[in-house]
Amino acid sequence: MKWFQEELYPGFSQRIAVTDCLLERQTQFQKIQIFETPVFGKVLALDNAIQITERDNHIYHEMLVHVPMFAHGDVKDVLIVGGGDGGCLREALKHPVVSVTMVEIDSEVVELSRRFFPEVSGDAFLDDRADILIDDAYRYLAEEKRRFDLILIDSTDPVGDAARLFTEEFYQRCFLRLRGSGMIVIQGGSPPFRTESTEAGARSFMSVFGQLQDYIAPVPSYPMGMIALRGASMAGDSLSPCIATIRARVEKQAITTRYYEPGTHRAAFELLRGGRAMV
Ligand code: AG3
Repeated sequence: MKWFQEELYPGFSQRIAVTDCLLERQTQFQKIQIFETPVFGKVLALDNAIQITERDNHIYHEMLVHVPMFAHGDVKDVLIVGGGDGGCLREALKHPVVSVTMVEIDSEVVELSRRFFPEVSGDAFLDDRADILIDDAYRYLAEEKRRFDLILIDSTDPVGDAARLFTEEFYQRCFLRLRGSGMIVIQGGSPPFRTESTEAGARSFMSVFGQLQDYIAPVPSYPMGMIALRGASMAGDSLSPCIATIRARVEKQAITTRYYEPGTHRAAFELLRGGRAMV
């Protein structure tokens, strides 16, 4: 039996049986692996860290996108940093938004995801409201003059080049591109163990946004089966408004989701509070 093994810390790893290696290649930015597994279906890993699986990517994408969308209630312009597989794009486009701009550094992630995971993005890349830029978001944000209602950081973990996306300088650039009622959500690491890097990430986010609205998404294929998501609102609004408000907004839009609903939205915030690590 072949296994894909992901090591999160020395002394802790998680492994998944692999039935077929579909692709392995080193791009200019990272190592891409796509393989078939009996438990999760097709899997995409970047630099040995699982990013999406056929079976559970919807949980991550729905919780990253719909939580701030419904908390805000009137998002028109969205910026996605990373997100090359198109999963966030697809969820964002389920809302009556005006534009979704996606800035992904690695064109090969977009091309290979479209080829091997067509169901993750669906028709999102063809949507008139979608603007796909192959660019370094760190640089892009320094030059872009537009403002957004919602910025989603759908990045890899803070290792190597992506570490720049967890710095105070980067959050500062995001801050300047958000409208007064704008919101931001980042992928906040997996799992919510207290480490040097998660503490540093929390500090830099806090120093720019003055708040840590953290919540949890249960994603079985990620280390320890979960991922922390971290949000902030420019106006100091809660990303988890009362359930009646969420319900009213969800009912009005009638979008199709498989995991997200008002109950999972609210519950996610009860599991992890204000940057406090679980362990
Ligand atoms: N981006 C966040 C994945 C983090 C996974 N971490 C790990 N396996 N250690 C996912 C991108 C999906 N659009």
